[in-house]
Amino acid sequence: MLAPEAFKQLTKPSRSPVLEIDGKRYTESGFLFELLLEKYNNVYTYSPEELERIKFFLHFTEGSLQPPLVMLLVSSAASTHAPVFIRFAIKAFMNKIDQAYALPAAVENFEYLESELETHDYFVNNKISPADIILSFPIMTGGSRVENFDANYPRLAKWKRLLEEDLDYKEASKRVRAAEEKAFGTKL
Ligand SMILES: N[C@@H](CCC(=O)N[C@@H](CS)C(=O)NCC(=O)O)C(=O)O
Repeated sequence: MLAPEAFKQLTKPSRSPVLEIDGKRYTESGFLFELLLEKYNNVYTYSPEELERIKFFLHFTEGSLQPPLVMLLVSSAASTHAPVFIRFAIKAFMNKIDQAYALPAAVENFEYLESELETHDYFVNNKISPADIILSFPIMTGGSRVENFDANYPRLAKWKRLLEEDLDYKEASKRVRAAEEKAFGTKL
């Protein structure tokens, strides 16, 4: 699950994603969004309230939403990779930890995000913004770690569909897949 050694030479800390601007490399997704907004956004205008919400979701995603989802990923990997003769015990143990912390925390986060879509289709009013983009990875990939995601969170399910149908989002996803294939082949 860890990055290859060559990647670790790119930056300190060796975290993905990495953004290089004018020869300087930056990490931390939320910070990268802030840099992109500051340096290159001459297309979208945001009110101070909108900008505040965008920044909140940049931090919420990495600080609160991702940690329990990563725990669920690790516990699922531990259960499937454990040696056969102790797999059952490991699975039961990891399940207890998930039930005690990671799962309730993930559910609470998804319930909160669902409530945030009560009056508009996207997280910042009715237009796609960096908040939707940073939230898309944990929601698209982490939703499968809680039960009946689409039925339990219908507004988030609708939001996922809207994003997947958005032409710019489609194009960006295509470019990311192409870049990943170039860097890592089809192993991902
Ligand atoms: N909080 C960081 C998390 C970055 C992170 O943990 N990325 C993972 C990949 S998704 C990573 O680089 N792991 C190190 C490794 O695979 O060795 C961010 O927002 O970018």
